[in-house]
Amino acid sequence: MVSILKNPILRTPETHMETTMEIHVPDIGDFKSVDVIEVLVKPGDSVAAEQSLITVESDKATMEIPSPQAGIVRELRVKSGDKVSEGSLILLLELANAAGTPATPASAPAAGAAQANPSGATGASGAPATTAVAATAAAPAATAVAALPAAAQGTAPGSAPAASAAVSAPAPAPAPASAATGLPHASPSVRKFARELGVDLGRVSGTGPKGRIVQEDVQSFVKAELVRASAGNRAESSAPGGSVGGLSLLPWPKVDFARFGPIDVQPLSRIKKISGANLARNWVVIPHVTNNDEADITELEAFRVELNRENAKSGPKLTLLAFIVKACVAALKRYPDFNASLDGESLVYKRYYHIGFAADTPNGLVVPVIRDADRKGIFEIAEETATLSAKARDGKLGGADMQGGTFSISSLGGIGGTSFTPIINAPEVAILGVSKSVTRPQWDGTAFQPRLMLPLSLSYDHRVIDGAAGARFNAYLTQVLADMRRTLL
Ligand code: CAO
Repeated sequence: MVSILKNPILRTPETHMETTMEIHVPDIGDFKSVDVIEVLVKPGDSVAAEQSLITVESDKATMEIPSPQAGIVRELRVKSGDKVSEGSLILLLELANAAGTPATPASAPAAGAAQANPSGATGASGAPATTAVAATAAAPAATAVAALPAAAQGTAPGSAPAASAAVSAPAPAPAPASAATGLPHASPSVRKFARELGVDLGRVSGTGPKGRIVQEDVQSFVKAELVRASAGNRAESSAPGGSVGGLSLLPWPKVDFARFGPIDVQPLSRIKKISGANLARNWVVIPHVTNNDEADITELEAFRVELNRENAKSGPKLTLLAFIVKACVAALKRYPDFNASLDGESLVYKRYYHIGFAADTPNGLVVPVIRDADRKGIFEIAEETATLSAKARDGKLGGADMQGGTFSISSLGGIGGTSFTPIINAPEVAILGVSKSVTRPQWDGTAFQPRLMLPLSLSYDHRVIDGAAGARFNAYLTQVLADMRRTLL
């Protein structure tokens, strides 16, 4: 372990020849073995003192580790995905010389290199062959991770994120003022990038590990906004005599409720804040249409009950949801538009079938994802939904458990209702709402028969899916659920 040097360069004052400094991870509090999620420099880069070198992430915080000195990066000793702890070697830095002149960039002529290293000799890496000086990077700036549902962070939703308090690096750079109140999950450099572009990270979906927002997400967001703005402008300029771009809304009513009776004010849980922002965006941006249909699941339910009786001791409980997942995969295969996403003016067709299902938890709604549902049997899907639901209720879902969905199901059938309008889980283009099945008389051509009917409410994005396609998808789904042998086709 290399000790932390208060002023590492003072270790070699006389010669000015020892210009290469090892930069190590400084004291990052109690965290051991944290992930390097970004390497912000490359060999040959000139860095200023305090410029960030890498970003590391624990399960509670992201921190950028800045350079203690100005210089040129000679060799990187970490890469994205590595795990580091206090004292881990980050890189070799060729220092600005003792007179304060910046070190010569790698691409500069040899004479420049000789100035920093009169011997002119270089090591195997091309770094000047000088004695390396060990140094510890300056104290990292810690930022609370707050965009993920608390489940993904192992923190109780609603409780203040502990990150900035937990990282006790010496004299940390001040965390942003909002760190304790729920920042989106992004590294400081991505935050800076977003700030420069004027992007509100709360509106950006993260595609990085654990739902982290990466630079590409910010770029995609800006692209999508530009496309939308230009579409709005086009519509506006072609609207006869009136503006259609932008919403002109009344301000939200501000009422002093206490004037009318006793009240109790509770802050929204973190999951509710995050899912609420997503739901509002999806509801406003996506033109939803909901198609309602009914599936006759009389035989399916009898089959399910029979299988559960047979496997009462050995297998997992077979739920209706597991059969619905399988039936949806069959319908998605037949109608691939429903397994696609809009990307600007293109449609991205996904050749995988990752099915999300809404799970009601004490802290709000989460949508865990069953990956590759097309390759799994009903028992496996039932087992997985049970495991994921339990994790969701216990607040233990990880970011990866909720990513990559291609289509979602929201089942309220165990509770009640006859139909509802589920909100599409962007960037997906459709979602199936399932209500409570009831036995009702159905006309079979000669007589009324008691049949168990399952209400299905399919919301779809009308920009991608036409009404006829929506009706076909739902009708096919009812056929599959009425006769699951169709999933074999
Ligand atoms: N019709 C009638 N009964 C149904 C049914 C349906 N469509 N679906 C399930 N049931 C019954 C089951 O038969 C079971 O009854 P028994 O205990 O007598 O066997 C009971 O309801 C519980 O069903 P289950 O164990 O299969 O669980 P589930 O599939 O209903 O629910 C889950 C699992 C995770 C979807 C559920 O716990 C949940 O969170 N639902 C809420 C989802 C939600 O909030 N959606 C709204 C999102 S949009 O705001």
